[in-house]
Amino acid sequence: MKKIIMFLFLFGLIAFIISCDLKNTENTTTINNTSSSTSGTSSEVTSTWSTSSDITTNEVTVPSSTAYLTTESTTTTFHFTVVSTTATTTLPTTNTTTITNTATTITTTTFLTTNTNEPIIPVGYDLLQDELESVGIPATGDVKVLVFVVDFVDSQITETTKVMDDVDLAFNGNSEDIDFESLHSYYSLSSYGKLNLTADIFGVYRATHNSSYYEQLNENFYATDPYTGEYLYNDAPHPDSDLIYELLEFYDNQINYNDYDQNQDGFIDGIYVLYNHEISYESGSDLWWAYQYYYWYEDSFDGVYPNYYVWSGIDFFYEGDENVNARTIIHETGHMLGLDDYYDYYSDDLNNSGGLGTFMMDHTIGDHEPFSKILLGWITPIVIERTMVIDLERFLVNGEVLLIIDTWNNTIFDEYFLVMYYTPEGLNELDQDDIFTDSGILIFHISAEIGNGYDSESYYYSIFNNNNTDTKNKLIKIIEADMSGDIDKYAIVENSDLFVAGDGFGRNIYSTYRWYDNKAINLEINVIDINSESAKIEVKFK
Ligand SMILES: [Ca+2]
Ligand SMILES: [Ca+2]
Ligand SMILES: [Ca+2]
Ligand SMILES: [Ca+2]
Repeated sequence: MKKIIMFLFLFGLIAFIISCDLKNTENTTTINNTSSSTSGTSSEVTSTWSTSSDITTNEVTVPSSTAYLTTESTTTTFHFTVVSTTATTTLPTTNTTTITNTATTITTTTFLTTNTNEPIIPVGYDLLQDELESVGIPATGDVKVLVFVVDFVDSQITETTKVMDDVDLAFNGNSEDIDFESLHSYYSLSSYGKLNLTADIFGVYRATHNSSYYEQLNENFYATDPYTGEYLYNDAPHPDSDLIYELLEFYDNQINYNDYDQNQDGFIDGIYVLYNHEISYESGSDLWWAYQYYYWYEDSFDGVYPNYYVWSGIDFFYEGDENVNARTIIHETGHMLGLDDYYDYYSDDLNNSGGLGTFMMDHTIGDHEPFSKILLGWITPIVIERTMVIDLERFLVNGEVLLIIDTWNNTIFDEYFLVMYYTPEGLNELDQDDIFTDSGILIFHISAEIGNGYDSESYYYSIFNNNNTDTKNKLIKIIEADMSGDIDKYAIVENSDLFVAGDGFGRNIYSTYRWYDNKAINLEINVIDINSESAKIEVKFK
């Protein structure tokens, strides 16, 4: 029998095109900016800007640590971050700019930010749901899900009206009526309006048996022989599926289940069972938890089959001090869409400790990160496989994200970097613990290859070759700008993990970073500038 573990921005850096003469005098390099272009002489410049003497340009001070030169072919690019209390966003192009540095030789060069390449906007590539064996809730469109509120003779709901009102708020509420978001408002926002989820809620249904009956069945299901480790009841019924059968039978004359198969694949898109029982936080049955799973039997109702379901306790809506807290069903709905968990189920194996460390499919907080949104087709990445400078909008606005890869093979099921301009706004605003509270650039390392099939040795079921629990490499990880490793070790995210202006991944931050096949990445992701609306990113392939 298959036993699957449950799822569960400083003002502008200036990248300007000017041509200049660069003369090196005693510790002073003078740049005569002119408006016309002159071709320069190729030179390899190895320059360490003085840490004691900052670069001064017309009251604009450039801290030495953030200035650097990069040279490729006939072009040398001068990068620096302007730190100023005045709103200077461009450098004068007709004045002389004096730069002090300690380098001995810098020959004539052209200051140029190259941007001769265009990014790729991919079309016609497969999404996550194209790859899944079966689909639960379709990732886009107007989708209605079924919600059943259930109690037991030995664990009865007393405030029926309040519970039903709260469940309705948790599933269908407007943003302004609930402290965080409802399932509906969350997915509407996170999907940029592409997924419109609503719930039809039925109940309270009184289960045929006591809660203890279902609990015992669940114990039998997982019971193993202490000597052989074999499961004792290979034909043990699945109590949660049993209860779903009861529910679908009971409501059959009221519900046309065919109305709940929006993508018309023959499966009911989403069933949610909300049970009234104390949750097993510290101890108790695994049944009294929240998870997403698949209907165990083969029964059709109105010609459609139950398949994906969420099993969750009503008490999860009363976690924390919010009026109604819908985060648990929001997280589980990620699984209904086909997303994996990004936390580490087992830290003892030393593989993938720390998971992703934040966002909805790890900490059940904040927004979904860009990888999940790409998988679901809510956003299209801007693919970059050539050297260029690009303006990147705040992710919140339209989900703009860079996908940086050696060669784009028209598949998202590959290894690459994702670059987003994170801001603590929108769905990330309310959640202030275990999520970033500053603005900055987040870089993710993705290894989303598929094709190996499910690894029976793994504790984690996934269509991906990698997961965030026990494979050698993570499916998705955050590259920490502070290089502390605290996410990988302890799942602790800090604002210092965000890349800021002057930072360069593959240059001064993780200068020797490698792809998972141990090949040097041979690229840099340089944050040239960040303002309140967008960031200027240089992607440089060596
Ligand atoms: Ca029916
Ligand atoms: Ca369906
Ligand atoms: Ca692990
Ligand atoms: Ca860190």
